[in-house]
Amino acid sequence: MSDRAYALFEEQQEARGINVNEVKAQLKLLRIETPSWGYGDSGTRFKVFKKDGVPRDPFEKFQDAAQVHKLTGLAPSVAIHIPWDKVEDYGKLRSHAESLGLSIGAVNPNLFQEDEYMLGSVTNADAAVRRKATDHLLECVDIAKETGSRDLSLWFADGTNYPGQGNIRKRKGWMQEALSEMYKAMTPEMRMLIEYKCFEPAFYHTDLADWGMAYNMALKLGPQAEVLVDTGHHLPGANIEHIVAYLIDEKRLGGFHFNSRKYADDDLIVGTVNPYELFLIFYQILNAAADADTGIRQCVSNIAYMIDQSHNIELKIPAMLRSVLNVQTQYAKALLVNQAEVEDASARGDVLGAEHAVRSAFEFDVTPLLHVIREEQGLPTDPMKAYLESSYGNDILARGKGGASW
Ligand code: AOS
Ligand code: ZN
Ligand code: ZN
Ligand code: ZN
Repeated sequence: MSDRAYALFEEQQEARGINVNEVKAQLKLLRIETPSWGYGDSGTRFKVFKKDGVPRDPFEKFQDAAQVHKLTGLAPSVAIHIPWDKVEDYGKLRSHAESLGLSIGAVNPNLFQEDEYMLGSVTNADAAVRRKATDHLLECVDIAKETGSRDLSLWFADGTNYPGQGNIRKRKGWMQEALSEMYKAMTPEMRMLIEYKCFEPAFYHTDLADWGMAYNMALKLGPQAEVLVDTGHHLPGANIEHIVAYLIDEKRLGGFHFNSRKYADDDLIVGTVNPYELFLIFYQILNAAADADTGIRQCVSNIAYMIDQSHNIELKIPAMLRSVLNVQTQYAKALLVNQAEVEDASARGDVLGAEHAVRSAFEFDVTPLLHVIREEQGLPTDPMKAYLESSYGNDILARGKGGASW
């Protein structure tokens, strides 16, 4: 990328009233957490394609994640899933991560893969099953203490397939009971991020089906409980950026699971299907980041940006590189929105002017800007190319097949 392209970009942006130095500073602060499970084999209910070179244990997952961070500077933490990432000694996993320049991010309990949970985990009618599920949540709090993780991300598959199968109101109470027990076990630094999803694997009702149910639960639990928005977990047509703005305004947006969807919870690479939606999410976040209310600004600064994807057919490390780079691109574009210009057009009732002020930022090519900030940080200007030219992808083939998968 030529210096000319960047000079032109800078000139253009300054003329629109955008402080490019400020934009660059903001961009350098962006951090995206990648999920350990995104480095392993995954699939659909039809088939899991086993790939050569996939990590065989959590330690190797962190090695692969370190490549993504080394080349992009964007992904210094990795979320873990228990028991997929169960190890004897979490202190050892933590020092391994640290030796690679990484940290262990959110701890994700898994309450959806054991036979006993067929009719529910924390909302099972059988008290013994609920006990077992709640104990797993408590175990994850203990693990988070050892890994130094701040966030516990909770997603429950709990729900029913047919009317009458379960008592919806009783299950609501059991969910609250389990979460309160876990909440009490957390240290004051920890956060409980409550994820919702409209359906799947349960197809009639899901106990935490939408943001309102997750938000209500968080309110009842206390300030350390917040809502996690997975972009793939909504009914078609849902306005996710509206949900985001609403939750920030209530100071309860804890984080994201980014991914793309075309139909349902497709878990495709973020930014591939609807990049404009991702841009509009960041537009809302950046609008709130400048709010006069310190509580709102604080909520924004604590948002955990996490990827949650299943790389079924694609190579895992390039897929993760593509993901974090796509997030960075849309974040960069959202930083180009002249919020005052939008506000002004909106106040004058200039509907098309306001819409134009938002969309025009999306239409800029931010490549020269991204190249420059990468150069300034000593990173490759094209991280994907740098990875494909490195020997890493070939070297890991020695691991063979038989990598970790769910
Ligand atoms: C499931 O649909 C959720 O998105 C969860 O976040 C889940 O834990 C994650 O996808 C790993 O399976
Ligand atoms: Zn998720
Ligand atoms: Zn999901
Ligand atoms: Zn998803």
